[in-house]
Amino acid sequence: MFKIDNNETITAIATPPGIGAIAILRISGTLSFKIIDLIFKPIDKPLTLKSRRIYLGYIYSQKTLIDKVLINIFKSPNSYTGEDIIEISCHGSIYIQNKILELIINNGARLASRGEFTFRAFKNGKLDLYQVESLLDLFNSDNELDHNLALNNLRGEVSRIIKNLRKKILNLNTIIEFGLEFSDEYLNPNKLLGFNNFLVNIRNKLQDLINSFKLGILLKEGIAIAIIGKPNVGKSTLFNLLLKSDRSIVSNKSGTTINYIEENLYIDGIKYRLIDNAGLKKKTLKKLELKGIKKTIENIKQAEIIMYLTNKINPKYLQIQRYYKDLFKKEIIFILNKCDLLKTKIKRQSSPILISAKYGIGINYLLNQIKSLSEIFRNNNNKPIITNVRHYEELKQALLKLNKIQEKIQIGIEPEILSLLLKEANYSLDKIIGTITNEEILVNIFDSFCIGK
Ligand SMILES: Nc1nc2c(ncn2[C@@H]2O[C@H](COP(=O)(O)OP(=O)(O)OP(=O)(O)O)[C@@H](O)[C@H]2O)c(=O)[nH]1
Ligand SMILES: [Mg+2]
Repeated sequence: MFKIDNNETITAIATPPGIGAIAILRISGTLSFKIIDLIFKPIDKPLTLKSRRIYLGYIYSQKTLIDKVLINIFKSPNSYTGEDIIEISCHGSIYIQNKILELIINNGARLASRGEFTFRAFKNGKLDLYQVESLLDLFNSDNELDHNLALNNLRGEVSRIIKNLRKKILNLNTIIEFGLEFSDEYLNPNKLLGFNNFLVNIRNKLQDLINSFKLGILLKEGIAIAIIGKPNVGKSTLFNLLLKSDRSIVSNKSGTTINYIEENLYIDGIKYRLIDNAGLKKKTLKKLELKGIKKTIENIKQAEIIMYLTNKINPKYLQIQRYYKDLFKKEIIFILNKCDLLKTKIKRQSSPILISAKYGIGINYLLNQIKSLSEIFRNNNNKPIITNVRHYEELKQALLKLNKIQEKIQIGIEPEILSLLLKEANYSLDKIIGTITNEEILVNIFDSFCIGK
């Protein structure tokens, strides 16, 4: 990790390592213009390099031509870091990239550490810590919903809510501190009860954000679908079919899958965690099988959707369906597999769904069922959603403090204690947006970035 207080000019290759059509190098800091002046000769020499303009020209090392490039100018404060930034788009050979990097360093910049450009953006007030972490989420997002969430958060929606709540708490505390300083009368019990009403609204907003975490984490990590059923019904065959790979071992022997297997699956921009489980048996004396079944039960508990597979027409299927629904309170898709072997013709119906995992029959129907069950997990009204455990924990801390106020205010609270609890609530909110930070948190966050970002 870089030193937090330094003003050196930094540089890095911002594009991924390796050969590409083009590569981009970045320089940020007070020496950016001086350095570019020493190594770059524009084709049409302008009097001065203007901000947010692109110039075509040549990079030279002394008198040796290195490459024909485009440079992008961003003058402070209107840049990503808030400092003078120059981006050089060169041809993407490894030699050219390294040569230009070396030239920039030889002329006064130093190689940036991981996340150092973004750290400067944070330091210069371009992004708050919540947005920085959303940026990380954006880089790591691998599906449409997760991407939309990260983008919304980067645009500052949740940050704005938190800043607003923080300001309200601060204003209230200013009134209380005024009372403490100048007038005992002013902070009478009735007045304090009035404050409590004011806090209800803040508490509700905090609670909404805290509640959103469950959905946030689900969209980020994937909706868990557990494939369960008796041994040999074709669970692993279906698992492989949905993943379009031979990930799980299939055999005609009962009890092939001993331990569960989990893989990511994407359907229409939604991420799922598909889990193939060991077959469920009523009785077994084998230790390994027992362990497998135990894990299956755990997976059922943590899944959002259960696909219950059978390969026989079971008149009791409605009872089984109800049993799982009542016991685990989960969405169940009941599936009759191996329909290719059915002697009697059965009408296609919504439950049980007829499929043949081996021959790919009825799969679109199954996918549609999964999609329609997932509708409840979509963030249709674009509510603010948090996805980060750190934010979740701090929000819970803030709410805890406000709840304490609510409890105590009813039985009479000292204004000093009230003020202290408000400060503690705001301390947690400050930590989320980064108004208050400690080095450990910063190192943790910025070290997760790559060099050049
Ligand atoms: N005819 C037919 N055979 C199938 C179908 N699906 C699976 N099978 C066969 O059924 C046998 C068992 O399939 P698996 O996918 O291993 O079953 P499983 O439920 O994972 O079994 P365990 O892991 O032992 O619990 C294999 O021989 C598959 O080829 C199907 O749709 N039609
Ligand atoms: Mg299996």
